[in-house]
Amino acid sequence: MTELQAIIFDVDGTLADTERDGHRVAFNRSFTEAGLDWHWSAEFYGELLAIAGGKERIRHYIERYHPDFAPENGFIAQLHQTKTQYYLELLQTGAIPLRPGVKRLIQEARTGGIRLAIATTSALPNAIALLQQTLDPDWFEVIAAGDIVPAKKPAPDIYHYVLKQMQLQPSDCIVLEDSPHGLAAATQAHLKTLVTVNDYSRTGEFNTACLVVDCLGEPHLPCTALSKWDNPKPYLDLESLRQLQQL
Ligand code: XBP
Ligand code: MG
Repeated sequence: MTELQAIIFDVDGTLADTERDGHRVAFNRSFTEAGLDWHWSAEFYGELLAIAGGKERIRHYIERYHPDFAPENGFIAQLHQTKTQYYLELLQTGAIPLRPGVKRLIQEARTGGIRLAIATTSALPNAIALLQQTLDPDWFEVIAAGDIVPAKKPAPDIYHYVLKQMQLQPSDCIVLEDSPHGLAAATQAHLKTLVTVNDYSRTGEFNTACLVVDCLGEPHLPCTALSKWDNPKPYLDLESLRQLQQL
């Protein structure tokens, strides 16, 4: 087994809890702007998250809940573009902070010479804006996002893309994900994956994860393991990730 060389991060739900108070709010604002009376409640949005990708999620919603609504060509793409603008505005207000331990771990990884990358289903401007607001996009060697691959998570394509760009083998890396779709994508790409669940993904199936925790934790804010874990520390640091990658 090779030493840990890179960490690949999912964005939504992993770096930050972006869905309920970020993407969902932006979708609803775009519906209102388009004169539609559609509204996605926090609870209903949890169901819609089964569909990865914003454009795909809107299409699914129309087909399932408004089957008589026939969107013109380009309607969904336009609606989604408006949604992206609202989401970027929300990010600029600083409304979406990083999850516990994310900044600490990333800073430690940088100091330790670990290469960093992003693999997200969300659109590229969203990922870059979150990183600008909270970290620094330049810290990430590859930012793979949105439509860069045609098949979104749970397909493994986005992870294959990152590995190819970085010229790394799956065994060189560890992935951080928050959702069953994300875990399925990484697992199919033969990547070891640590899952940090959130309120939307807590009840998901994570059998193929090397560890499931409720967050990365901080020295003053212990994380809780939801799968077997023999770490003496109450949080995950670079050393913990090195150990998980060797399992
Ligand atoms: C994130 C997604 C995205 C976001 C919305 O999944 O599925 O669709 O919900 O962003 P993951 P867009 O965390 O697994 O990458 O509207 O830009 O798609
Ligand atoms: Mg996610």
